[in-house]
Amino acid sequence: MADTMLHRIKQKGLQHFQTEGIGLDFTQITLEMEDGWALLTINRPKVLNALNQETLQELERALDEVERRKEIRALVITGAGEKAFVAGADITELRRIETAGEAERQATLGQTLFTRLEELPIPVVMAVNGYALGGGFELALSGDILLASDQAQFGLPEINLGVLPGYGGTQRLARLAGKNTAKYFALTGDRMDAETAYHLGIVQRVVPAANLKEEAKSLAAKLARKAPIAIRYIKQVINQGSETDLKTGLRLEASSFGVVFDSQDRVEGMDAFLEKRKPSFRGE
Ligand code: CO8
Repeated sequence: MADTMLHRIKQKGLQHFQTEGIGLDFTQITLEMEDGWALLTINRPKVLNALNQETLQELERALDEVERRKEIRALVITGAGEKAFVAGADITELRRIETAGEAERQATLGQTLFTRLEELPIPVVMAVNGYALGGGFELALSGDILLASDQAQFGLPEINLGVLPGYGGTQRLARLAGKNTAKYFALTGDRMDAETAYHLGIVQRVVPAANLKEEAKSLAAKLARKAPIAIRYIKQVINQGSETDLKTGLRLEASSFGVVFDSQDRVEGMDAFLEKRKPSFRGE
């Protein structure tokens, strides 16, 4: 798609993609671009940003765009409004599913999307600005770094609806915080606050609600300045290595070290250090 078709509009200091006529006519999310990184906002505040099928489809298309545009080196995901990051799958829509086969299909579609997010070659920062429940918690768990507002609340309340987490929550929470912690939250449906999530290793930083946007922006800008090829391999090695035995993981690390060492960015990083200047990484 020609760049000329992607005119950007300056708005509130952010550059919005112009979406008409290029297949990015989003209604459930917004995708904005700043210098080297993108901000994706789930934008259904009336239903606390609950995820319906249309939102998931738009998320998929947004990821296509983010991957296509090589100048995007980090992605921030947040929820619109003051109250919620994402309050889960849209229960009105969920209630209409009629067969077990359809339920399984929907769960698999969501899981595939969240795994794609987890495996994006760029870092994904989740700026959790409020309720992150059910599918919303599962979305957050597929990010690389979780920043939470001190007002954020996390939980897997699916049990209260007579179902179980279906977008990866049973698996990702157990891997991150331990089996019995995952069982506790999935079985009781209890919510945890941001401090608890921090102490469980789920959230990397808790910040005052008023500062969350700024903190997320400055983290994204910092990540966007790092060496893109090294970033991609660090993510891959940690993701894949944590699912395997130590020896296999170490082999993965060594072979990736070799691949990354072959990059021009490695020469630039080391030269910049020796010349006492800031590196300028080009992803080559
Ligand atoms: N789906 C649809 N609508 C929602 C959702 C949701 N998940 N969450 C909130 N809303 C709506 C409310 O119905 C309400 O609408 P209205 O104004 O028309 O009455 C509006 O948002 C505001 O919500 P509340 O009035 O309830 O706001 P409160 O501040 O009183 O409460 C809560 C906030 C505690 C977050 C409350 O809204 C709540 O409990 N929400 C539901 C949370 C939940 O159960 N999430 C899990 C959903 S299931 C899931 O995520 C499964 C994922 C895997 C699916 C795999 C197969 C598809």
